[in-house]
Amino acid sequence: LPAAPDPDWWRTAVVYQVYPRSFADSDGDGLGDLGGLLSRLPYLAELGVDAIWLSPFYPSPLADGGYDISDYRDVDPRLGTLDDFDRVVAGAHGLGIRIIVDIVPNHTSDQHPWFQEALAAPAGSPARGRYIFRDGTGDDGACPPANWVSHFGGPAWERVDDGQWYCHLFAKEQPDLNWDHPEVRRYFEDTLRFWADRGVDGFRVDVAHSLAKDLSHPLRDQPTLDRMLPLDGTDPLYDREEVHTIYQEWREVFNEYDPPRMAVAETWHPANERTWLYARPTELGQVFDFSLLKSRWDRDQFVDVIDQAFAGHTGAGGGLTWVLSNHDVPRHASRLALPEDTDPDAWLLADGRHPVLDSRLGLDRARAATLMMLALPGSPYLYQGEELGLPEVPDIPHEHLQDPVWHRTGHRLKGRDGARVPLPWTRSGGSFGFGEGGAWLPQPEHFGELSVEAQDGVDGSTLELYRRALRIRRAHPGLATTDFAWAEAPSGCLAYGRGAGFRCLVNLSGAEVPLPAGAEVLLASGPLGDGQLPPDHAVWLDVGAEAWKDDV
Ligand code: TEU
Repeated sequence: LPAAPDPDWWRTAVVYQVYPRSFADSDGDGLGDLGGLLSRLPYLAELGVDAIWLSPFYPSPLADGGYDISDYRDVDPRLGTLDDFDRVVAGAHGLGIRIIVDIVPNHTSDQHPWFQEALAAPAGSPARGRYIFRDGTGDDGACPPANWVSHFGGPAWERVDDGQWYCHLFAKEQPDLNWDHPEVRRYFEDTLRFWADRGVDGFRVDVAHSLAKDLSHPLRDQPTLDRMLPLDGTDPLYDREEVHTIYQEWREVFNEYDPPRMAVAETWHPANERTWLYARPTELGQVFDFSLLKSRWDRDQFVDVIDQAFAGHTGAGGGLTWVLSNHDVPRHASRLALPEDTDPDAWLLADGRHPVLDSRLGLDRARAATLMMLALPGSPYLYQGEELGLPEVPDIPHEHLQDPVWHRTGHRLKGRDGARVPLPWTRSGGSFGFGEGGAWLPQPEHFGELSVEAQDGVDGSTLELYRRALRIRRAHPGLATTDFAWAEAPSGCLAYGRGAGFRCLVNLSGAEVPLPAGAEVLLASGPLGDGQLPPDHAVWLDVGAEAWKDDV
C-alpha cells in the first residue's frame, strides 16, 4: 500500500466480496479457507480490485453460513488460524489490496460463551441481560412476548427450559444482543480495535439498522409484518433514531487509526433519505444501496435508482455504493433474465415451479449491467464469481441444501445456497479446482466451461471483460472525476457521460440501435453489429481522444 494512504480510498474502491467457505479450499476438507484465499490473491490483483470484503471466517457452528459467531476474535479452525489471517492481510497489502472484515453485532451464535452463560443463569440475571429474554404472554406465558418475526420465517422467539423466551431476528441459533447493555457496546468497540490493530482497513456491518430496539416494557408489537418497514423510525426493531449513537461511537474508534478505518452499513431498509444517514461522515461513511440489486432489466428503474442515489448522496455526504449481487440473493446473471411477468421469488420456491431462464440472455444483460455499474462514480461491490458470469444454481438436490431459510420455511423456499456454490477454477478435475476434497455444495457440470481456466486470456470472455473494464476505470481521466451527467440516447436506452470524453450507453430497448457517429468504442459487453449496438448490450465510448490510452 502507498506510504501515505489516501484516507478517502474507499469512496471509489472496487470491492470484491469473498464468501470464504466457497472461494478456494487449500486443505481438501471441502470448505474454502484462508489458505485458499492466500493462494488466489494474485488472481484478485490481476482482476484489478482495490479491496476484499471477507464474509465471516470466525469460529461458528455454521447455523447461518458463519453469520452465527461463537468467537469474534479468532479464526474458524476449519478455515485457518490468526497467523493465516495475518498472512492474508500482509499478502493483500503487498499487492495493493485492502481488507474489509464482516462485523455481526445484532446477534451471536447460541454457542457463544455469553449465551451459554445466559442459558445456565436464572431469569432476571445479569447474564440474561446481555440478550433479550422475556416472560411470555397468555396462559402460563405460552405465547411469545411480542409479534416479532424472524427473517427466516416463523416467530422471532424461542422458549427455554425455565419458560422464558429469547429474541432471534434470524435463526434460533442466533440470539439477538441487547444493545442497551454497556458491556455489549464495549465488547464490540474492542472487537473493532482487535481487527484494526491486525491491519484491517475497514468493516462491513451486518444488519446495521437493527441494533437499537425499543425494549420498553411491555414490548411493542411491530405495526406491520410485511417487511415493508415503516419509513419514519417508528418500528420497534428497525432503523430507530437511537441506532445512530452506536455508529457515532464507532466512528471515534475508527478515527483512532491512521488512516481512519472505513465502514459500510448493510441495511435492507428501502433506500431513502433515512438510509443515507448511516453513511454520514460522523458515522459509517458508506451504506449499501441495494436498489440495482432489486431492479429488473428496465430502463426507467435504472434511471430512477441512479438519480435517487445521487440525490441522497448529495444530502448526507457519505460515499456512493453500487451492488448487483451478494451471497443473499440469486445471482444477477440469472435474475436479469426473469420474464417481466414473473414473481421475482417464484424460482426460489422448492416445489420445482421455477421459470425456465434463457441463460444467454441473462449473461448478456449481466455483462451490460456490469459496464453500466463500473463507470458510475462511487464504489461498486462485486460478489465472487460474477466476474465469471456464474448463474444461480436453482436445482441443488434438496438433501444438500444448508441455508436456514430452507429449514425454517419448512422446505418451502430453497434459500440462498444457489448463489454460494463453490467457485470453479479449472475446466475439469474434482470440484473444478476448488479443492482436492470435493465441495460443500455440489457444482453443476457446466461450471467447468465457466471456470477461470476456461476464460483466462480468452478474448470476449466475461473474466476478460471485467479485467479490461477495471483497467479502463483506473486509467480514463473522465472516470477519475466525480462528474456525472445523463446524455442523449436512442429511445429505450440510457446513456451517461463522465468528465470530458467518456460515455456509457446501455441498450434496454429490445432492438438494435445505432452507435453515435465518430465515437470510439473502448469496450463492449459483447460483439457489435456494424455501427450498431444490439439489444441487451452496453458500450463504453470515447468521444474525445486522449493520451490516457497508453496506460491501459
Ligand atoms: O443479511 C441480513 C438480511 O436481512 C438478509 O439476510 C435477508 O433478510 C435474507 O437474506 C433474506 O433471505 C445479513 C447477511 O448478509 C446474511 O447472510 C445473514 O444471514 C443475516 O444478516 C444474519 O446475520
